[in-house]
Amino acid sequence: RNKIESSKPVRFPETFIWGVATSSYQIEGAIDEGGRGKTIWDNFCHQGIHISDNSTGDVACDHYHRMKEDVAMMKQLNIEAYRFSIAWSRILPNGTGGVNQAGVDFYNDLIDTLVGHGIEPWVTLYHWDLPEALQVKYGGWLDPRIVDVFAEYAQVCFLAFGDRVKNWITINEAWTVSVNGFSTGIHAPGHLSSTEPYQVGHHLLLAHSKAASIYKSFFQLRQKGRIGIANCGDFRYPRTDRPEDREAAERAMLFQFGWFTDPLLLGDYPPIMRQLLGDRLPSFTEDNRAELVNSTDFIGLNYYSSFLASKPAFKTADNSYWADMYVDFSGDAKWTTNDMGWYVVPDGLREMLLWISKRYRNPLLFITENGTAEKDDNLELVKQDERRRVFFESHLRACYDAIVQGVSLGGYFAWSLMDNFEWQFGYTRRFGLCSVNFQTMERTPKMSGQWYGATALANGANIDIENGGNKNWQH
Ligand code: GBH
Repeated sequence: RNKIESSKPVRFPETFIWGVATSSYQIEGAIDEGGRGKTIWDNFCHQGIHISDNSTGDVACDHYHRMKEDVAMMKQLNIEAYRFSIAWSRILPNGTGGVNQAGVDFYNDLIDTLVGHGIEPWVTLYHWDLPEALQVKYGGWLDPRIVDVFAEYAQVCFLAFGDRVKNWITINEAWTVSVNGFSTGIHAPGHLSSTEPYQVGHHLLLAHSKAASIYKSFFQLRQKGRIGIANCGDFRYPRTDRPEDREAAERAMLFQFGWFTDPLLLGDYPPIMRQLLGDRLPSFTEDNRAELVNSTDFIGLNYYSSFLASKPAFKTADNSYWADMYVDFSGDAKWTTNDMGWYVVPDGLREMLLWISKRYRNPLLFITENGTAEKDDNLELVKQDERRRVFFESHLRACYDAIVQGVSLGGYFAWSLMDNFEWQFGYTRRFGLCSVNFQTMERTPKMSGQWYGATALANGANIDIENGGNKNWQH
């Protein structure tokens, strides 16, 4: 393995993109304004049983009314690119049919403000806030008709925004949509099923490839942009050297990242999934495959954590997604955890990047999310967040190591610009580079935000490569 000389200062490629990310439902609020239609997350939150602090995204960070201030804050932090998502129901309040001009105007204004500040817009078309009308009409992602409906929405966006948006991400974390939405039920629409996750996943992949093929056929030549997807991947180390644990780790990789990346880059689901799931896993037609393998200019990786994987002692009787995968997860005694209860494993990010690069023959990659959270009442950490700064420094160091080893990594998006609505945890977990006072809506860059801004400006030159982030940083 290529060891980096410890005396060499870190230099990311000149073209490396330093970004931050958010999503519409988590920050916008203003759910009844500007002609926005209801979404499955509005409904899910208002059922009053799913969100730990019983909150909703009704107001969130009130970004809808504070967009200019938020873009100015990014500029102040030297952010080069901003990954945000479009709320489908602001563009098409019923999911399909009539376009809502006020929604188009809002995103035009956001995009123009970004471009005016020299910040590149990176647009996610779907970050989980499905128009409720589509859930009612079709059962949402469960029905194959969603594929065409998504492609119609995507096309409206390419037409409206593609003159200025050069980077498109179709779906954020198809895995989380499928598993949290339809297997464990902790996300909207809250189903618990052993077959639905695979159907939903299938439709998400086909929706991605249809939208991407429309972009490539009718827009790419003129608009000169690129299109990809953001997949989540937690790295799995084998717990021991035993072959059955190595196999368990590989199986876990294929059941999460491989599920949504193999079809796009290799043309079908991972063979192990077919073998274990049989008919419960839908099949692609030849036409599907042809479209899938040409659909992706880059793969986004959302990385948060890693696990040790081992072969379970017993096979359980149920056939949920987790039983299908048939892997036990644990942690390494050396690993710390954050306030999400997730292991903090910067080396796992490097291993993840190397694994992807090897399996898929070095595709163009971006880290589309990476970050950490503390609890709302962890006041010391909320104010002076050295722990988050070290998290970013050590994970960026892992990115650098991967680049040195030949991985095509084009950029990094920190999750998240500011504290926001953290799904089932409501406002009790804070991922922001900037804090938000949810009473006054005042935003304040945290120490980690200042550090990230300085790092972006220095193109990574201030990263401590020797210790991977144990040094105190003074600003
Ligand atoms: C992202 O998803 C979201 O895109 C973003 O909206 C959200 O705010 C952010 O992360 C923070 O939560 O133990 O096998 O179940 C979450 C990504 C993927 C991280 C799955 C935890 C657990 C794997 N998650 N992973 S497992």
